[in-house]
Amino acid sequence: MTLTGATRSKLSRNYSLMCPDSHVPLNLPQWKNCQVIYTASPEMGAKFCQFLVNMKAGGSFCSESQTDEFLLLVLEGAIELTFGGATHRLQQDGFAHLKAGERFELKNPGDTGRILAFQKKYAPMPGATGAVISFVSSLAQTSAKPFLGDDGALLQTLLPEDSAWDWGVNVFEFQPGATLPIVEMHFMEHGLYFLQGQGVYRLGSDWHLVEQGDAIWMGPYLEQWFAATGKISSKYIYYKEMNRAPG
Ligand code: UGY
Ligand code: MN
Repeated sequence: MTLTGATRSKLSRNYSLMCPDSHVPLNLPQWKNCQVIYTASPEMGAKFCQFLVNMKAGGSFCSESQTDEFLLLVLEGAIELTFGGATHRLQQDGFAHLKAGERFELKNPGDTGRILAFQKKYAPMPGATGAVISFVSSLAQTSAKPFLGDDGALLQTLLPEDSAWDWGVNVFEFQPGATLPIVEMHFMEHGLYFLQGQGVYRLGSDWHLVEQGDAIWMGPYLEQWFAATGKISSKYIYYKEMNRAPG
């Protein structure tokens, strides 16, 4: 029996863990027929937003931001995304990058749809190489590489790494028993969502049991380490600041 009043969710000065049992869905006017659950935002100290959207049948959204870039991942269902005069049907595992100022529309033509979104203000850099573009793809179409030579920890890099891009979004898959090779400490923040499996996350001096559906915000310089447990591989998607110096 679940003990009422207990949760693994926690908000600290420089990190948060939000578990599904703490979700309070919001109705926002821009998201018609949808429920939105923010799991990271400036109110907790993050410099970006991460949120989940449950899209009911006919649910829709039309972007209005001139400044923000978005990364959308379909967790469930099939969502229609329109931008640049074309409509794309994104199935589960499909993702889209929308560059800052791109006007786009989302629609759920099916019964239920669920998406994960990362949203942040784009930071331009004079003289940067490459061009930031809007595109659609899927996790299945994205290659995975061993992280620092470890076959048990595979990394998928979803976005190009040219210096025009100020963020990265990656998917990490760990075989049971695999770990991050070091306790990392860096100025870049992370927003993270567990797609599959379970494990132990070290966040600062705290150790948390984590599993599919959990969301984490890691603030600057937070000590972080992960070990995958359970019988299937653990998979998480995470956002990271890229190509920009602090300050
Ligand atoms: O890219 C990263 O900083 C990544 N290795 N961090 C993490 O998984 N917590
Ligand atoms: Mn990290």
